[in-house]
Amino acid sequence: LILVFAACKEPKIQIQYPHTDLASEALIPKPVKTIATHSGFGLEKNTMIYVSEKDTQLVAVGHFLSHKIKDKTGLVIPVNADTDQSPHNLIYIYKSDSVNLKVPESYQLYIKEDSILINTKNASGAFRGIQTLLQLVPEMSNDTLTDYPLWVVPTGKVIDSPKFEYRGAMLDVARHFFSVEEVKKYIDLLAYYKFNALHLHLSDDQGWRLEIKSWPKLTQIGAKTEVGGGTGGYYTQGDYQDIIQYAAERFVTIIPEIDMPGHTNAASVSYPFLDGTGKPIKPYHGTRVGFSSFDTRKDTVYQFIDEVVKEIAELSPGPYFHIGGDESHSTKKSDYKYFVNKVEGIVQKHGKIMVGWDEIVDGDISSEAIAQHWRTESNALKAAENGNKIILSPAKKAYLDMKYDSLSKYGLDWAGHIPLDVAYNWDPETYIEGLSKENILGVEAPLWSETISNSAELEYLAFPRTLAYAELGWSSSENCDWEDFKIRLAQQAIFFEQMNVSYYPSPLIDWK
Ligand code: TNX
Repeated sequence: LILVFAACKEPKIQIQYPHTDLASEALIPKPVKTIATHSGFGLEKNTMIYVSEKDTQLVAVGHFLSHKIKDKTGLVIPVNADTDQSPHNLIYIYKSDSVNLKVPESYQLYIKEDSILINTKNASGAFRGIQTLLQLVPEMSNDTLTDYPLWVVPTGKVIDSPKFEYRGAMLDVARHFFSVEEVKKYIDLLAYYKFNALHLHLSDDQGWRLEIKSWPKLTQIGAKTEVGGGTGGYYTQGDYQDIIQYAAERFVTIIPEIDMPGHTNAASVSYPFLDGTGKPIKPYHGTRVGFSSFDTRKDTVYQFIDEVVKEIAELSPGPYFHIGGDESHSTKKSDYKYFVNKVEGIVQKHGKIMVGWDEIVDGDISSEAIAQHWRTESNALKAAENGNKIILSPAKKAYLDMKYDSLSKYGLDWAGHIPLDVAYNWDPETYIEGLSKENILGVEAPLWSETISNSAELEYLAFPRTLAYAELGWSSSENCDWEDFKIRLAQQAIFFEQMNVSYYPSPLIDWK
């Protein structure tokens, strides 16, 4: 470390950087604290990245930064290069045990004229920190300060940590199937805004989307349908691992959901013994909910669930398994309770924590389970009383599948319209009276796919609204300000265009 910084101190050509203002940069989510020193750091052809320890995860973050800098600027920046050449304008990722970095994912970014230092406790903090840095790298180089191009990064300090430990998005790949490439593109965009979880809704009445080796008909039969009569699709276990790996490289955890005991028509079409309604079972392409149910009193049904959960749990490194549990209108109340209780036991046996939509509080759930609030506030309060943590996804505020307004090309409107200001202007910490910050694990924005079937349609509903949820999940309530957000959001248009994001140009924003 000392050598590296000594090298930096060698006399260099003095560059007259333009006046900059780190504090007014268009960062989303807004960091806890930003202090500007009004000069510049020149990212250029001789810049190098160094990582303080041979920690493989941390080194991987260094390489991730290098790749993204190349995509944006064309510069090829080496990581931990073994060179005698005195490094210019070093970017240093430093693992520190400072007490100020106690909260997981926190980081400090010190940008000076001749060096950038990212201080973190672990690789996840480094990863969040480099997103901030990437957002600060301008689109255009300055070609007049020297005889080679410089990308001028504003100098100063960023001190940052997340408000909530869980900042998620959900994608329904069951109503319509989305390819591995489409899911990866979404993950990449979410990671840029510091999301750390992607919940995949892998099964519903209209389709089963993940290969299960012990129950092959789930995909041989159950994956062949989707809303509107299309051909569906599914992820092989290899595809699923590929998604998990891609997400993990971005410090995003995949949360698998198998929705039950309702929303199970595709499973029952594949294996009719699972059905508990006694009605004829046919493939379903419509958008009604609440008509299917597993038979909650059959041992073979639990054997099935045990094997499905086992295979998925073994593939999924994250701590959670989502059992759905919503809208089980064709399951008797007593059966529902019995079912949720049994399934939590199975989830725990396979080493995972159960997550479920807020109805699961009607089951006899343990206090470690997580309830995902979407509609019924009393369920959220009941969960809190039972000691459960809550993920907030109130449909009226956070459902990405709600239309922006009556003119929206895609989306539903059963929970109302959600224009960008409605998406942004609520405070998760005070949203439900009686629910305090301690009860809340975080925020998640679900995207149901009845009306969308490809990346362009997904992006129309998800962007720019996911950026509102990114900020509500990460930034302190005091730092959430609509007028300020609007200005920062307008400046994301260049990024969206570069990433080929088919965003909805909300008329509330004065796009550049
Ligand atoms: C309700 S939200 C559902 C989904 C639908 C969605 C459409 C929830 C837990 N269940 O089955 O796709 O509304 O907005």
